[in-house]
Amino acid sequence: MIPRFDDPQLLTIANKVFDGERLSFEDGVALYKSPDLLGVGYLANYVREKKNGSVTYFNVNRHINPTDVCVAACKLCAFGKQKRDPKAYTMSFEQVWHQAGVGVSDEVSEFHIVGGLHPELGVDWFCEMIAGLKQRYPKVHLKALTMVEISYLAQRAKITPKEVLVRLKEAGVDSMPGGGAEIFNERVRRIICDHKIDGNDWIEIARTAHTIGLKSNATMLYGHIETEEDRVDHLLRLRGLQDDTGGFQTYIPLAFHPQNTPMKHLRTTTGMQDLKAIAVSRLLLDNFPHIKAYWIMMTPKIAQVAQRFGADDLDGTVVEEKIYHDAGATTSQELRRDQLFRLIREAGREPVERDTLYRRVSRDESTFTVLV
Ligand code: V47
Repeated sequence: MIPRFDDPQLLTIANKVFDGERLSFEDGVALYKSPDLLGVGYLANYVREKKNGSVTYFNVNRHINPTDVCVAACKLCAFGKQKRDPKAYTMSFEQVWHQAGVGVSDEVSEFHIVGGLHPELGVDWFCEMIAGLKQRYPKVHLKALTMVEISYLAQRAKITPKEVLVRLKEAGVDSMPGGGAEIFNERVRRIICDHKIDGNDWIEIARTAHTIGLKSNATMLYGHIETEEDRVDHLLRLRGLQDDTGGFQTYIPLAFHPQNTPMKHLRTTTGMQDLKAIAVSRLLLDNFPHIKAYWIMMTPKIAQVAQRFGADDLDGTVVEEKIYHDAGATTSQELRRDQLFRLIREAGREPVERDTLYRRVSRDESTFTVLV
């Protein structure tokens, strides 16, 4: 039965959703512009339950940011610093390997490793750092380096992105995070992250990664100066690549946090926008298995509700997050496992611990220990 929608435009879209028909660019724009959040959410929840039932995934991970030195100076970012900045840091190998192990228990299944574009750290440095982590923590999945970092390393070493990816994979990288995608539209990209690779390069490096057997995630940064059309364009370009490679696992909408960035005059996103970002992506990205409500940036409260608006993943326990917290995020640096369980169960969902590749991790709940 088709429910009653406050926004009559949703009726045509609903028919397509229930018939399993792919949504168009115009449908995407109409969904973003619709004030009927509950209507859009209803449709997204329908798709979510069809794909993932009542399960909400989480993992136990730890973020490692080896350096915040970055030559890019993106207006969107509060994390990157110039090398001469007295507050900038770059870890030694020993510091990375040590930090990875602080508070780590058997339960940590993933290290999420990203950093700035450091002018002096080359491919060899990253391969040695990764190989050292793999040697010390052979059971931990290494989800490391964005398409942007790969392009920079390739450019500096005068080799192709494919060669960089192959070397990193051999050193121990298991998959890649979805950062650096921002918004593919060139007009907006030139303003918010002028020195980063363009959208086409991001897509092509992701394609190469998928082709050599590295799965990756995808993100979109929203809530700054982009239009609804820019968002839909971004999502449809991701959907196009996924049709070709099937290499994306999860899509993660990232709300812009303006504090401490050169765009600090912009306002933070609202709950309506955040839930819309989840719901519309679930509806447009019909070939993505998972949509992640990243609690660090959405707040645990919105991430909890997002499980009824299309999201089937809350990310992990995330020990020590820097990129969002430098930009003013007021969420805690980590969630304990019992807190995650509560967020999931109260939403009527079944918590399932996963590894990075979405395989179930079975553990006895009573043996869970609290990290750090
Ligand atoms: O690429 C930077 C964004 C990203 C700000 O793949 C900002 O599982 C908001 O990609 N306000 C890094 N966003 C984070 C990221 C990520 C996070 C969690 C999980 C995964 C995954 C990936 O954060 C950057 C950029 O798009 N970012 N500065 C800011 N001020």
